[in-house]
Formats: sequence, C-alpha cells, structure tokens
Amino acid sequence: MNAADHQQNTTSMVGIIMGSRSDLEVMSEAVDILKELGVAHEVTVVSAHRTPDRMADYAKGAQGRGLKVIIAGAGGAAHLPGMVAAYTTLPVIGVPVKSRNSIDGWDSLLSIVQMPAGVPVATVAVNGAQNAGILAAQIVGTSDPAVSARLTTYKTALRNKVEEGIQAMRQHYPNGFDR
Ligand code: RP5
Repeated sequence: MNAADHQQNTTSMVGIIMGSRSDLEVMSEAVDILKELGVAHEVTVVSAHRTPDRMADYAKGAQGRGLKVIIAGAGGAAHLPGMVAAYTTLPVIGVPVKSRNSIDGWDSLLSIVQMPAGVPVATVAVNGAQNAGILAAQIVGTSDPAVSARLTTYKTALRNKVEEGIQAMRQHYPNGFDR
C-alpha cells in the first residue's frame, strides 16, 4: 500500500482545523507534509468565534473519532487552538497565522502561545504549518513504526541536502574543517 492509499483507507490520525478558509494558504503546508509522510488526516474550518458550538463539538468528539492529535491554525485574536485544547486531552498544535486582520503575526502568536498553566498548546512559528505537520507526524510515529520510518527518511533527506550545499560551497570557499 502506498502513502496515498494508506491515507484514504485509514481513519484520520491528525485533524487539521483552521479558523477561516482564508487560513488555507498557510495551513495547506501541514496538509502537504502529512500527505508526503503518509499520515491519514482530515481538514476543515472550525471557527472559535463564528461557530463556537461546532468548535466544541469537534474538540469533544475528536478522540472518540480516532484522532491522535489536532493541528489548529488561526490568526488575529486566535482563540481556536487554546479553546480546542480546553475541550480535549489530545495534544493540540497551534499555528499562528499572519492573517489579514493580524498585527504582523504577533497577536496570533501571543494568543496561542501564552496559555494558562494546565492547558498547553504546542505552538510553532508564525505561519509554521509545515513544522506543525511534522510534529503531528512525530506524535503519531511514537506508536506507528511505518510513520516513524518515513520520518527518518525525511530527516535523512534534509541532512543530504545540507551536505550537498556544503560540498557545492566548498568548491568556491575552501575551509580548514571540511577536508
Ligand atoms: C481568524 O480570523 C481566522 O483564523 C483568520 O486567520 C482571521 C481572518 O478570518 P477571515 O476574516 O479571513 O474569515 O479567526
């Protein structure tokens, strides 16, 4: 079974939610990396302010539906990740989105990262949806050896890319370390 088949035939492990459809451009990076890593996932809009009942229902039902982790992205007064974390014991990864109503991403970041004691949200960088996807895959990988193996391959590719850069740079800028 390839990665795509695996995702289609399996219960979603990761729920990706966002406060608005306008967040999708940023949040699609989480979708893309989870596809690449072969982690079954679902994607939808859940707004803390505009659809509060939907938010509560989604968060309360997530574990029962088989999700292992939730990625929540929002911008501005970004209450979605924290409020979802209030309703579930699943790990919640927050993505601060630099949205059109945001003060350069700072309000999004601080709204998500400054959670009160007892209700953590694992917050990634502003617009850091790719890292949110990788972190979610790493959580799933703690109990799924196939996902863990694909993460190892992914990290090896990262290292190889850097090493290619080192070799290319060496041609022009020899140094005493890379002999
Ligand atoms: C937040 O407000 C959303 O997460 C989005 O980042 C921002 C703007 O939403 P729209 O006005 O584009 O729907 O709740």
